[in-house]
Amino acid sequence: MVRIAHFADTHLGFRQYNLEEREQDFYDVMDEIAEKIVEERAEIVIHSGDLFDSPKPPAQAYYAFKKFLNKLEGKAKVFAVLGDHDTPKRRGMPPHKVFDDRIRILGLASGEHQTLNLKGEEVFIAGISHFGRRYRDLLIEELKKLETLVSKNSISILALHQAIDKFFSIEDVYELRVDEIPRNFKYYAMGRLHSRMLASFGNGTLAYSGSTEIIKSDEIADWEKSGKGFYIVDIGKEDVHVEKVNLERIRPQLRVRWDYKNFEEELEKFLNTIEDYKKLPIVHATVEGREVDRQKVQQVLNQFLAKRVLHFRSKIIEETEREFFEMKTGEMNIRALLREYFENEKISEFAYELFKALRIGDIEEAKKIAEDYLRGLRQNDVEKSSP
Ligand SMILES: [Mn+2]
Repeated sequence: MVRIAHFADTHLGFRQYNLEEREQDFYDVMDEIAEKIVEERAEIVIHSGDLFDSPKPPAQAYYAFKKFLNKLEGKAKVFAVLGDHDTPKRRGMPPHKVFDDRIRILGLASGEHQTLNLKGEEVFIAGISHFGRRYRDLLIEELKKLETLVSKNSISILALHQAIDKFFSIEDVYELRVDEIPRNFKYYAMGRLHSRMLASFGNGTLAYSGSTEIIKSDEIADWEKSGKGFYIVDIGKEDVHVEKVNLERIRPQLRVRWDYKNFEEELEKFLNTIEDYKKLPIVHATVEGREVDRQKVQQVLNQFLAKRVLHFRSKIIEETEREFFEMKTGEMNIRALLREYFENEKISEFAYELFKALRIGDIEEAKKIAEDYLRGLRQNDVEKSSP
């Protein structure tokens, strides 16, 4: 039996809403992860990509990872694959390389593996860093090579940072179909999907550990429902046991919806519920009603929320607008309309995501969506120009 800690999508260096506190939050969480990994006595640590939010992270992000490694020094062996966010353009050096005397980066150009001997047990660890969709065929080839190297009853781990069709809701952005993944590994340590996901697969268990902080507002529901954090996995020759570890230093993000008619009362009630958080929350407030005095709503929100929360975002919905949307244009219709117009799945999905964010005036979210999309485009360019 060997005990591993599996996590991914830590996005060190990301600064949500351009707030210094939000950058710091991601470093706090990294400290907490290290402490909890030590408590859990994991012998192997696997990071499945997007360790950093960009291939050129700020110095603080390097420092946060250095602190992380210091805490684990002599206690666990650390492995990492690159994600879509921290893979450098062209032939640049990945930021992880700074730590290559202390971590093992797997699969920079092709599938790679290492066999460890832990307390007399052989552990086979394989990994491939992120491949863009355009290079799918190469990725599949690399996976086939790894498949031939694993013996059926060994303790074997495969680390990947890829979107698998079965687990991604947006069709056509996946890089792997579920039937293209070798089935003879015991544990599939996945990154890329920001919500947690566990599935039995082939001989073992496939797991997306999810992001470790709330990166986009569409991650709030998942965080509320099942928490965020990492997995502690006990892998034996026969079976795999996965336990989720939740993090407490994640900054709370709350969605609230208030009726304009009694909005001030509801706001007051809400303020009583947020006193116990260790970190000031981020609030996404919606005020809904007829003939809303927008200026007044803003004023009241400013007056009451400003010092009680780290940051708040508000949207005001006039009831007539809402009726219009519901009656005339269901979300699916808009999506279909965009598909028809662009005749390209990727672009129409991008437009639809943008539409959803901008319809409610969420500029920050729209920026993040646009950045992600542009990053995808640039990657494809690099791939096109690579041999
Ligand atoms: Mn990510």
